[in-house]
Amino acid sequence: MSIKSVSKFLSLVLRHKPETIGIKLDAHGWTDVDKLIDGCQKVGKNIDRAVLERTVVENDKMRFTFNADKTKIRANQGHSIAVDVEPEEETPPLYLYHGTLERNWASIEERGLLKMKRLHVHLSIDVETAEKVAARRVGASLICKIDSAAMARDGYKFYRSVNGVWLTDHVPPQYISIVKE
Ligand code: HQG
Repeated sequence: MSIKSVSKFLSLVLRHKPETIGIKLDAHGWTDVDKLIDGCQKVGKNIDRAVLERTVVENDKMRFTFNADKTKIRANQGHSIAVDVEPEEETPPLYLYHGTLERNWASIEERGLLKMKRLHVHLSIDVETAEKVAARRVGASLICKIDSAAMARDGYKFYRSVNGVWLTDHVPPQYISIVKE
């Protein structure tokens, strides 16, 4: 398997559906490396410790982390199951960005940015990163600019995952504008 396909498979298992390989995540999203490898092999995925180590190090977005003695592994963000990966609460920069599709705008304008199936709304540090997030989907992109400084002043909390993704619970519509092309 390529590192990219290992990363995709691990994202599924470590963020959304650990049961597909018969494992569980603890309250902080960790799972035992040996059990993960066993589980992968049982469903025919040839993933061993060396492949896991390469995936953690080479992954383009640093999606996964080992614990100190490398007996456990977890995804850094993006979960749909309720685990607390302990992202740091931090003061956000003046603005943050969110890449989405044009067709979501009417609903975003009305309801704000919602976390949908994930545990948080994911926000990007710059327009370029938000464009990459939007480009994962088919359709015309739309980049939202979030007045994160105003949100922080108004008491909204922001967190940053260890791989640099900004997270919050909800972005109400009054803090959102559209980045013009
Ligand atoms: C949209 C990837 C209508 C939202 C990325 C998004 C990211 C609304 C979709 C991470 C809405 C949810 C997360 C509203 C939000 N009405 N649509 N009120 N509020 N939406 O995948 O941010 O590669 O859960 O705009 O890089 O796209 O997997 O969130 O289009 O960091 O590591 O609902 O996933 O990281 O989709 O992506 P998602 P996202 P990885």
